[in-house]
Amino acid sequence: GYMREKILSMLKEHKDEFISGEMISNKLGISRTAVWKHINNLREEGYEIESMPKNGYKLLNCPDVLTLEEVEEYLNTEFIGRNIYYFDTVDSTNIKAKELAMEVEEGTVVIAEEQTKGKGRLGRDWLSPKGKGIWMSIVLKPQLPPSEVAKLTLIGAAAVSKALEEIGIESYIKWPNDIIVQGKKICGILTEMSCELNMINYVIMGIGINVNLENKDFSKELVDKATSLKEIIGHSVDRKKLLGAILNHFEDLYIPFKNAGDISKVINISKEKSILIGKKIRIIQGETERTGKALDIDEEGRLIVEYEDGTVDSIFSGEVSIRGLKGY
Ligand code: BTX
Repeated sequence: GYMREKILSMLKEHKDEFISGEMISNKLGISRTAVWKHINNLREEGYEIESMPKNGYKLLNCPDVLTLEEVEEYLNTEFIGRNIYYFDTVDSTNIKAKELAMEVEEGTVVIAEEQTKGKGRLGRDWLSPKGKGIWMSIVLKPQLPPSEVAKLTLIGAAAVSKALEEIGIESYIKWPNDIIVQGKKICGILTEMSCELNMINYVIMGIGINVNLENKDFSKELVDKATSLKEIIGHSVDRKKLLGAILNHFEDLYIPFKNAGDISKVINISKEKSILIGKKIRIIQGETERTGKALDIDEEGRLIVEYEDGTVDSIFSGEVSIRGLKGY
């Protein structure tokens, strides 16, 4: 509610100092009992608020939740993430985002603390335990032909990789949709779209990042190929700050694409951070599997591969799976 938000922002403006219940009640024109009730509700939501009879209330700590209220201070975007639908638990944020897509403005983000049916590509599952990751979907409405959609995944991967760099983590992009840290998957991207023959209606860009998972959160099969920031750094990472950084970088890279089809910066990042270029890879397309070497990423975002028979081909992400020969 409105009063709750007002009280919270007053507490935040005076973080680590007391403000009197009387001042809040005068400013908002509500009774001191009403103020006290709102304070108690905030406490139930996880806000740590000290109260002293003479001095009033002091905000000590905000909960680790990815609401707009909590993330806003890290955002410097125009429209990406300015509208956040926040859920405690959903089946999949991509599914939720699809339900909302036609009604919401571009840049709307759907976030959940937990997904019970998180989706990977090709019907695979995505592990999304409660409060430990960033499980989100961004609604995009670029006025572009459907063939351009593959490039969006590259924009997402570049944005995540740049944001990780900002918090001191070196990551690699496994074209087109995974982020790898220390040889293990830390982030996956699932881009889905609804389109007409030659026009996109909307795109849902689902991004999953393993932030504060521990090895025990992964299954036996996953623990060898997946990791989290907490496992890498050795302590918990601030999800709000990381989320803000991702959305900021995303908008930065998305605007030139949306307005002018320009992904040159994205391609540079994709190449610079590519884990595949120069390596032997397996290219899996349905039932067929071929071995080759990744040579480059071209200006359209396609992966250039040289097969063992010497033929060179450029692959447009689509339904192709790429495997390194060493695990990831
Ligand atoms: P993918 O098909 O490339 O990867 C899925 C595979 O990765 C799984 O089969 C499993 O082996 C492994 N895996 C599953 N969970 C994890 C995890 N948490 N960390 C590392 N590896 C894992 C990649 O698909 C795309 C994933 C997108 C996830 C986001 S989360 C928000 C949004 N909503 C939604 O339902 N999906 C997206």
